Amino acid sequence: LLAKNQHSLAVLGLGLTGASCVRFLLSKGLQATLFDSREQVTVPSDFSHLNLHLGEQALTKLKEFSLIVLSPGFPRAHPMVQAAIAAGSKVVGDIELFALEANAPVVAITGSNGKSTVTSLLGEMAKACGKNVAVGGNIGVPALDLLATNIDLYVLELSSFQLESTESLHCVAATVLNLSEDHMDRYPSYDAYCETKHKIYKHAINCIYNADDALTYPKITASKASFGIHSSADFNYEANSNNLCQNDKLLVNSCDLAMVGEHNYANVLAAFALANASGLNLEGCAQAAKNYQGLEHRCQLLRRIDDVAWINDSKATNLGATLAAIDGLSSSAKHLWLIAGGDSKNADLSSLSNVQQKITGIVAFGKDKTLFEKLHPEVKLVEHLADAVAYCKTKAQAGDYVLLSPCCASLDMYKNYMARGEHFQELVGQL
Ligand code: UMA
Ligand code: ADP
Repeated sequence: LLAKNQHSLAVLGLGLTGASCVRFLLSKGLQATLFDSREQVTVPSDFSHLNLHLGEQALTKLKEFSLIVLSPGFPRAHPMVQAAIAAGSKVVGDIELFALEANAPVVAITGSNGKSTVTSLLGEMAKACGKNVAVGGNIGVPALDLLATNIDLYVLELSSFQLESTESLHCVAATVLNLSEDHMDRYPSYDAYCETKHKIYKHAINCIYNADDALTYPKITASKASFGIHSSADFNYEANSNNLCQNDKLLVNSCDLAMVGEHNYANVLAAFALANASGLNLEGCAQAAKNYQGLEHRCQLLRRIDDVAWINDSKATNLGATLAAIDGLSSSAKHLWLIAGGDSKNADLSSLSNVQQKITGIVAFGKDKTLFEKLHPEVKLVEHLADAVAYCKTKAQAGDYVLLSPCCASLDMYKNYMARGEHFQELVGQL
């Protein structure tokens, strides 16, 4: 694909991914023309010799390039990308370039929720087994920035956006952890979203699927292994003993894990299944699972004030994640106060009303706050997160939980979910 002079090259989108692609191409002696639909972009100084086209209007030139490297946040359905494809341009993403270059085994992880948790946990497991492991992808460090000659194992978190433009990724193990609606502003249907996620299995040697979620079952012939909490699975959970097992063999007891909630037991089992398929020693992995503390902004206990627990789950940017948090936490709380809202990404949130009885009240803020009005008998609409925190402070009593699990993206009010979580942490810190 990258043979010299075979293609005229364009890189579209100059965020983290775009920058990693430009650096990678330069390292191969290849120069790309850079595009971004924004009018104002800070371009790294080492790219200053490259041609740069900014703004929507400039995108009409895209079709002049035979190979376009597309950033995941830039929709493939954009008319100018489609026009380029119609004119014969090939459009690939950073993961496709990575796939062509990587020369160590790759484990790839996708799903609607739990990707970052499983990716980072598997990274810790591989480290505990003495492997030189490189962890990246959608979790933060662009995959191309991980490439090195001394890597034993790559562990990649992949989004549906990245999978859209990936065809050649061969994995030693790949998983779709679970499927529920997300990014419906980017897909014509839920089926289309699910199909995109399934691309991860395409050339995988071992497909790891969730026995509790039929939508994750691989439709291809390959070696398969399952994990599950409720259904019979190769990597399973025995609720009576709290044991996480491979068949009948104990891997770790859930009481020895720092992460709470059954969804996290599923995540740990998935990581074990992937580790097993990649040839890691499961005893080393068990030690890593016991030491693993979980990631920030995912059902993270910030503080207890007057015996009220304040929990930051800002990473819950879709309904599936919020439902998992409610399921995981409501039984320990006397009353659960849910702070939610933001950009719903056109999701249908109606099934939140099925867990009404587990929530005492919802405080909604942000662009799509009114969507919550009909989902619970007690909904308070407020302007800002600060108002939501202040309101919950007046309502919550000893034994209660206040949970920020927004069910929505943050981009209407914040730079990203981390900024939203940090703001919540700051507000709770001031109480
Ligand atoms: N851009 C345009 N027009 C658009 C959209 C984007 O020109 O319509 C340009 C932006 O102006 C910007 C660049 O493209 O210059 C941004 O590219 P990007 O949105 O693809 O973001 P990156 O900075 O490259 O970060 C991406 C992932 N972001 C998205 O997929 C939206 C990061 O995941 C990922 O960590 C990073 O690559 C490294 O692999 C973030 C994310 O929100 C965390 N992911 C989504 C999610 O998890 O739900 C999929
Ligand atoms: P992702 O990378 O897929 O967004 P994270 O591990 O960052 O996943 O978690 C995102 C959100 O999903 C958090 O709110 C977290 O509590 C929740 N979550 C984590 N694992 C699961 C799971 N297996 N099922 C449902 N929700 C989950």
